[in-house]
Amino acid sequence: MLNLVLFGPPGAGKGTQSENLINKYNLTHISTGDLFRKHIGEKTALGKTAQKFMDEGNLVPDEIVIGMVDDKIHSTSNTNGFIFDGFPRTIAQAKALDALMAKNNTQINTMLALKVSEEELMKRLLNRGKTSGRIDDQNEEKIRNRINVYNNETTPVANYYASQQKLNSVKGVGSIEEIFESLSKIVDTHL
Ligand code: B4P
Repeated sequence: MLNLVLFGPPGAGKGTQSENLINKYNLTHISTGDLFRKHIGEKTALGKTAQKFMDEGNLVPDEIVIGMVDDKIHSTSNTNGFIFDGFPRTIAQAKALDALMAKNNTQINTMLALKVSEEELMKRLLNRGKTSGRIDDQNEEKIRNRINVYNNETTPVANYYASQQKLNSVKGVGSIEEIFESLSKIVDTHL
């Protein structure tokens, strides 16, 4: 199995690059953001809880996120591997993911971390906010909070993978094709 963590601040291009990676390597996509938005759309109890945190740009509590990912892994069969997009976002989530992988007799092969300046992130997310309908993309204050939450709560996750020699940083600025090529070169070394 090939299991990848795609990491980076909000607006770094995780969702965008995931699509390309899934197609090339035939992986199962687990985007916690997408899963929450699906729950919100379906008005489930989990969706109602998650929405309060997401609309303000805060993280959804770990136990909710981890339970949802566990369910998604369990309900997937016959896969070449997973791409985790936007997960893990805390050390507790990273440890839980290692445990979930071990329970399934597999492991995370590598983390791909997209690097983008805060100025560029702000530009991309405000731009997406014009069409996405996402409340968390629609004003500078909310986006600033998401970036602060990333800096304070999520960046330690990169160190967690660095300590396992699994961290690969990739420049996330440039054309989508160029960035995809850089990511693919790293993934190819794990095939
Ligand atoms: P996510 O859905 O993960 O959203 P995101 O961080 O904004 O990244 P996304 O993948 O959507 O954007 P992308 O960078 O591809 O999270 C949303 C919220 O859900 C979080 O704030 C949190 O509340 C909650 N949540 C999710 N996971 C959680 C977890 N594990 N724990 C706790 N809470 C969790 O793209 C952004 C824009 O940039 C797009 O418009 C794209 O077109 C553009 N773009 C991409 N690549 C580009 C490039 N190379 N050049 C120019 N523009 C580019």
